[in-house]
Amino acid sequence: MTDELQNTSVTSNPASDAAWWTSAVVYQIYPRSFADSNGDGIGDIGGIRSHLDYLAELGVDVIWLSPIYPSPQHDNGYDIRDYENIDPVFGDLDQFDALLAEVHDRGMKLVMDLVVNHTSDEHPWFIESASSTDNPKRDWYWWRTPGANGTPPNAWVSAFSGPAWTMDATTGEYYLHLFAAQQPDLNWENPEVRQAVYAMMRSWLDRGVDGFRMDVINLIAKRIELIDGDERGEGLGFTMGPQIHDFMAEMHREVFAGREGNFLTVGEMPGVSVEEAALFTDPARKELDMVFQFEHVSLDSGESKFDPLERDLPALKKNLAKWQYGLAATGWNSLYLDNHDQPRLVSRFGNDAEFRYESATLWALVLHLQRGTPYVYQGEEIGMTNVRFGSIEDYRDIESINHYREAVDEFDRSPASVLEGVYARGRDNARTPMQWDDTEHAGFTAGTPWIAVNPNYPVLNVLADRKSHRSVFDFYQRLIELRHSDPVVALGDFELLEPDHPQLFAFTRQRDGVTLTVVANASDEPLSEALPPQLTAGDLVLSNYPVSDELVLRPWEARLYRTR
Ligand code: TEU
Ligand code: CA
Repeated sequence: MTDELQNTSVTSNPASDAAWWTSAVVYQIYPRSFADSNGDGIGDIGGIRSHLDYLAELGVDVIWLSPIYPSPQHDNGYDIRDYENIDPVFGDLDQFDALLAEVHDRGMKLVMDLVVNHTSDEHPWFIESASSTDNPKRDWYWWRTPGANGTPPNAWVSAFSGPAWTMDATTGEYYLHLFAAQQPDLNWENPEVRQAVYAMMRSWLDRGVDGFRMDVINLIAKRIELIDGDERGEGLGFTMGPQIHDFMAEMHREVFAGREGNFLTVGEMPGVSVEEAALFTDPARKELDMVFQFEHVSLDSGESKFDPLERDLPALKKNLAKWQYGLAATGWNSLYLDNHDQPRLVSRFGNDAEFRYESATLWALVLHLQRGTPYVYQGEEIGMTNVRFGSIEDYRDIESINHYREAVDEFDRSPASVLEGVYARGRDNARTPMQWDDTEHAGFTAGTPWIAVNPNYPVLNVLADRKSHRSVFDFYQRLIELRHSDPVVALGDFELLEPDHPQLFAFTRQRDGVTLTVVANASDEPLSEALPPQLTAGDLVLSNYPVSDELVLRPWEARLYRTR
């Protein structure tokens, strides 16, 4: 049997036997908000095609597209009604093939979103499953009879507020949905479900795509024994059922084994621990290349994500370092500080007012110099910020809207205080249209955008950034070049310095006698003391301030040194 698996591919890494993605950078496109080519106000494939040179110039190796399959769009495409087609709002299969060819022509790869924990309630599989209790697809989803007094079978709650069970009148039974009621969970215990998903994945690979980002993939394995009990399932029964590793290994065998090509697989895994991640990403186990973990983006959650806490720098540093150390010997990290579900990194971790350029580039340096594969979320490369819309009517995200209604209507909280939570953590912060230039609607659309553009677009846009001598884009470009050219960036050993320092984020990467040192003042104040000389030894490779021999770092100043 051939065993040419993606984990053993060797193409672009300067350090010979490492997997290609150790020196790669991924760019995430949220198609709805990237660029609109036909004036209907919604980004589409045509819009992506018209900006491929921009991405090639940035230097990224892989483009990951959030879902573009046919969908009623209750959750912006994470509710899929047909896995093998393109939603007309985004284009069609011919346009997709053209996009794929143009991406490949530029030496980049294209990774699709794979959303198979759940389908849309409009997917034919669910329509069949719901039609009667003895339909052959009944068991493809999680159906349960009502509890006593007709209540849901257990107390699990949906990620988008309210119970995780909805009663379907046709058969008088409840179905499980860990997200919206329009997103019923597939039953992965059923081998027919698994085979149907694997066949669909193979058809995309046959079409030429280069891998998958797998939505909430650790949620496909649930602890069924809890479903009949009354124990609250969150953190217990939702995720990481005992079968999860078998499912991942089976998927790998059925979909990727024996195929030519350099694929990428990244599993999104809320709640995953570093010990589990090491298993998922151990090349010898042939499960996944890397996972998205959530610990570092959960540290500032209070009672819920909408009740945020202040940033705690030592806690953040130690958490990121824990993942660096935990996956040093086996496994691999994915590196991200934002995406389409998270607030903008410069608003969350930096200062998006007085020090927008400095703090955006500081976090870029800190992230891209870690060991792992960095992900850049659209707009991050120009330092796009969070938004504060005047009213909940201006928001589009089902999570924020449901949370607002529940908090205001059921828990009597003041609309203003609930909006503050949405300003800080709502997903629409990341979903306002990409800001290309200073023309109306930021050059995103000639029509009316589906969600308003951030009002700061006249000064914050691609054109303005690229003209500036303090260009965030240029800084990302340098970081991406460094990952391509320097094996120490790709593979060097990581060591966190000064873990308890409240302002300084400092670490080293070491390999073959070379040391890279990152020193970064993650605060609005100058560093409280001079840096010790060993932290500034060697050549200054990159900095976000004019070069200086000063040993006291200025606000949000970040430097990279190299010594041999
Ligand atoms: O997200 C899963 C997830 O756990 C979160 O990041 C999610 O946004 C949660 O509500 C945060 O509070 C994935 C997708 O990335 C997200 O866009 C989808 O809405 C979700 O799965 C359901 O498919
Ligand atoms: Ca469009």
